[in-house]
Amino acid sequence: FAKFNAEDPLSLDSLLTDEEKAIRDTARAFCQERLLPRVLDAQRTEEFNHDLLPEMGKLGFLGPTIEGYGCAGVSSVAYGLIAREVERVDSGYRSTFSVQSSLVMGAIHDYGTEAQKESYLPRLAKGEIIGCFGLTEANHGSDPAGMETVAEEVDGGFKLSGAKTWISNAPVSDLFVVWARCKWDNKVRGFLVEKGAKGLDAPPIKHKLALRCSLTGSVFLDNVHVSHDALLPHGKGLSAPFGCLNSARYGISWGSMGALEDCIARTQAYALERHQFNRPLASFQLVQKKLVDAMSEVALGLQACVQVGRLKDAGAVAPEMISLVKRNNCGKALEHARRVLDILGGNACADEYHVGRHVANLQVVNTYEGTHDIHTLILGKAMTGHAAFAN
Ligand code: TGC
Ligand code: FAD
Repeated sequence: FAKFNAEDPLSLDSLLTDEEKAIRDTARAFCQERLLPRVLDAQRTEEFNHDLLPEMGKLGFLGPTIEGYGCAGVSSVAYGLIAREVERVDSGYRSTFSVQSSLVMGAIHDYGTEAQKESYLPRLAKGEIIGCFGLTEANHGSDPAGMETVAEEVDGGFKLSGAKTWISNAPVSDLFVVWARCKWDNKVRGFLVEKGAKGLDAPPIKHKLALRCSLTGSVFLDNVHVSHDALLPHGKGLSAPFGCLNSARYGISWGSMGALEDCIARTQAYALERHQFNRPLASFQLVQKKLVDAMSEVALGLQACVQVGRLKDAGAVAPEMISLVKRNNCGKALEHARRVLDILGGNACADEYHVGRHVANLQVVNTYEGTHDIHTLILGKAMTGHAAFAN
């Protein structure tokens, strides 16, 4: 028999190429050496880390699956391994990374013109400029089809009017991917709006209970004029933003496992060290059950991530498969991070123990990019043929 390794219970390693393992090791070293030492301060102050994206850019982590335009062109599994390492430190850092890579670079790569790709992708890949993705509105979160932001054709281009909310990176963004319903044919399309455009404002949403290491803002568009070049011409209808969400949701399914792995490692170490009733906590059956349940979910969740990643690269993935891993991994990460938090007793309350921060973050991770329940309904429709969310 092989020797069992509780840190890699089902031998994820054996499914990775040498290049993927090297990328994972580089990402782990960067995240532990450069991000972990700064995370508590960022959590306490809500200050954005302006070095984050340029440092990731230097390592080739941004938009890593894109070929050309200064991007690394690696596999979807490698992208997931990066997301996992970043979120092992904090979901907010992973959010900044996901939005830049999947939602902004992905939108330009998939729906942009050659000129838009050449103009923006290399700078986004280096982290020289920061992007955000505005889909959600105050009255339309789970149902973006109802969006009220509109685009109309005017002399020399388009005029955008409306408001987005809960938009990651918005307050520090140089480039805004804004989704709007076009008045001329009632279809949703994406527009690239640059910081400084007249009528554009992106104030921060302060005092968040979670994702405090990532900046979130509103985006107000008060008759913002953009030129014809701002339109992403190759994406029409809601399938365009949902196409970007497929990649981001896939990355989150890896990232959430990284956050849970950190919770397990920290509470396992604590349980071995801390004694009550003259024995280590780790020797009590109830404590062992919490750790084993969490470890089992990580092992299964990561296997599913690899499978979906391989199918994605082979062009054989269905969006429902992504809903399945996003829903399951985020739900399990939240549930089991919450359970192992109990092992810390009163110290669960202290931010230096990190696990409480992960639990708060995972509540958001289970909500954005489609809530757990919305992914249930997507899968419910696939199983029954009935769309429970439709009128
Ligand atoms: P429905 O009629 O089902 O679909 C409309 C059109 O879209 C197509 N489609 C997809 N295409 C590609 N990939 C997918 N996953 C797709 N899902 C749907 C569909 O085929 C159709 O195409 P066509 O050509 O027939 O028009 O649309 P619906 O309005 O009934 O949608 C229902 C529902 C609930 C599934 C959908 O609205 C949904 O997914 N809601 C969740 C909203 C969401 O995920 N928002 C995320 C905002 S961005 C964000 O949270 C970023 S956080 C980032 C971070 O910080 O990490
Ligand atoms: P609602 O849609 O109002 O849902 C509320 C509750 O009702 C949920 O539990 C939901 O599951 C449930 N519900 C809704 N409809 C149904 C139904 N038909 N059947 C059963 N239950 C239902 N958005 C962006 O566009 N870009 C971003 O960068 C971004 N970043 C974010 C960062 C943070 C920190 C947060 C908190 C959110 C972010 N979002 C972003 C928004 C996020 O995608 C939305 O919050 C999410 O899609 C849910 O929408 P909502 O908040 O309007 O909730």
